[in-house]
Amino acid sequence: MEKLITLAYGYDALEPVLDKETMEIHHSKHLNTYVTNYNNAIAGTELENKDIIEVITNIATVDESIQNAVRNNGGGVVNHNLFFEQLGLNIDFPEGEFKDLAIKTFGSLDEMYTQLQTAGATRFGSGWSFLVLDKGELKIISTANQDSPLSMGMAPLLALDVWEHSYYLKFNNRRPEYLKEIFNAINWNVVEKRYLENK
Ligand code: MN3
Repeated sequence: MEKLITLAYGYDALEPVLDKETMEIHHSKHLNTYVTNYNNAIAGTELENKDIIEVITNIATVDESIQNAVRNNGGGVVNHNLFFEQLGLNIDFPEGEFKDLAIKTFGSLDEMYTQLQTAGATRFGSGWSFLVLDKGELKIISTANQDSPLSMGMAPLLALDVWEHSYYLKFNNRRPEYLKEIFNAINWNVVEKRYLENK
């Protein structure tokens, strides 16, 4: 069973990039609903005692009667935990192996940001833009709904939520603007840590 994660910062800590009301609703309502619905979906099954990362990684083996509910709600929990845990205001990109690989892969950090923005801006409907580690290579992908890169054998390093609920109160329909500003609120130390744990 899953619990709603506690944030290491206040709902207003990321202003003016992400506003307090959006952060509060996103965490206490949207994420909380995914947690509740995931727990309801797995109640009384063997998945109750399994790590959610393992469950989503092996989604194809989940019983068909609950597979969609687990993919959507369990994916919602995993993706949002990545999202909320990687946020922080005005944090410099740490020097080292991860930064070197990002520059080698994309040409520059700005180009990596641009590709993440494009992947999110062109995602039709709801979904996510991800920086992932795929067999040692950094890649940018986009997924629909709450689908997780874990289910595709990739390790998610950075997760950008492009569902309207993540930006609409402040940015209205301007998803590209949200995807530009959010790079002022990424804690790259957390992203680097995920890289080092998965390389
Ligand atoms: Mn969301």
